[in-house]
Amino acid sequence: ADLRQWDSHQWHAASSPVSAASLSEKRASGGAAETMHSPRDLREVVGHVVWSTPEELQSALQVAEQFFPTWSATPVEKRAIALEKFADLMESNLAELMALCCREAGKTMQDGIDEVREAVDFCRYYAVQARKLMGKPELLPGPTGESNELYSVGRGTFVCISPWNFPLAIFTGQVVAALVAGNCVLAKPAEQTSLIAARAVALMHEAGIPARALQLLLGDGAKIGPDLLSDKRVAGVAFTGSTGAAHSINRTLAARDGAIGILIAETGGQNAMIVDSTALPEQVCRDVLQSAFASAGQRCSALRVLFVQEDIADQLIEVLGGALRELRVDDPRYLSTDVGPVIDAEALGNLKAHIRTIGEHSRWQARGSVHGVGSSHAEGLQGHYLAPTIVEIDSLDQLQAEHFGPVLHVIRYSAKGLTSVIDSINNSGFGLTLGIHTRNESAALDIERRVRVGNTYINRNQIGAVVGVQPFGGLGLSGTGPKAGGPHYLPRFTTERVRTINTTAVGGNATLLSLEGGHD
Ligand code: UN1
Repeated sequence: ADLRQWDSHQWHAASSPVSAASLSEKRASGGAAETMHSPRDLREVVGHVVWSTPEELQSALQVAEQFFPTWSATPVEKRAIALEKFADLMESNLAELMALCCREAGKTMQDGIDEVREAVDFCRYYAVQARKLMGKPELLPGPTGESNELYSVGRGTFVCISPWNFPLAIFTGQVVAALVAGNCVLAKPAEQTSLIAARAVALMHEAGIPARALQLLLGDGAKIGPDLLSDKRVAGVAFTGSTGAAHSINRTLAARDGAIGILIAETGGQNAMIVDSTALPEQVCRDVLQSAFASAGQRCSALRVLFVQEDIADQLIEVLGGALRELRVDDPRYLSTDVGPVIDAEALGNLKAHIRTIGEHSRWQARGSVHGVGSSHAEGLQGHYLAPTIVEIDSLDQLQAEHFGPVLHVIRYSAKGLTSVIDSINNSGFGLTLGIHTRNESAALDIERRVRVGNTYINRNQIGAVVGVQPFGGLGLSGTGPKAGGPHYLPRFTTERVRTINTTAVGGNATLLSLEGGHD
């Protein structure tokens, strides 16, 4: 798909009733337009984005609040159908959306297709869940002459704050869950991937989601966030991103006067894999590389720390080093590319600094290489590329933070030291994914019981959770739950009500028949 003619004019008009100004009008009125460059090639302009102003935030909130009663009273079936229509639209625009993920987020083509697939899955899954949860009130037992019904409704205005690493899938997952549950949504995607979000919003509107139920806000979360979230009209926040940002959102929600508001957060990880001496290095190798380096390591589920039992450590390290050099780091638009760029200059700088520092304390290191330079590309690659790196370190204490990119840390352990490996993983405070490779089933289940994480993967890679199959999310520093793509996610976006009616009163049920159907 050729996206060159595609720019922010279209989305601005289409997405938000409060920001219908064209790009040129915005410029004239002082709104700054930012040119977005592609992480895969800095010479490539992806489009232009106009950041939302404080006045727009305020009017968006007002619009959402005013529209909430209408959206909330819209039958759940209608809302679910709009999600399914949006899923169909994404499928028929797959090439365009995949290409946009590749251009704006530097995703490989396969990752771009997977994004669309996951976004579609979220829509269809939450549509089904919403019908189950909100289709009919639950009749509760009660004395004769009284009827008691339990039902769920949306909470009000939800703010959805999504990350750049899954610019379509996670953006969609949060927004459609909040919408189908009957909330009005203000969607605030990561600045780096505003255009993908804008395109998704335009398709949602085309699918029948009213413009007043879903509005797009663009800009830097650190600037927009405090103003927006300190407003008590915001009933809840769905957030995926860094642990630090989740803490600050939590503080803002807790500090405000009036309703506290709920937070559903999915944050970082310091994900480990434990490989014991019964595992076969050649089998483990593929799962390790995929878990650590797919999507350039920019998944919160990605493997960061590989614990290898000492008996097989030399052998596994040798196999890994060899395989690492085979990985193709290149422009993501080539099908042969395994690892694309990281998202931006800041991410690249931080990762390089980490590799330099940790490298000084490492026992062994292997680095892949960036292809394309001076070979198939006449001018070389000009994006944020980083050679994937493996370093051997002594303990998890050497890692103070999550390093979000293609860097894997290896630590040897002895059979006697398994308990301290488990303690160190638990003491990191993160609890997202865990990989276990062993041919001893009871050993695997024993580790699984002792490590406090949200998702454990035994004898396979530890990324790529599938909606409805592996509901995804962690605990501790990794998030609040409930798991996205699981049966308990949607209820968190709703609030429960109980309606008690004295059916023996004058007129009885007959007078109240008109209430029926009005409870979603
Ligand atoms: C994230 O990277 O922010 O299982 C979470 C997976 C993805 C992870 C999404 N669902 O790899």
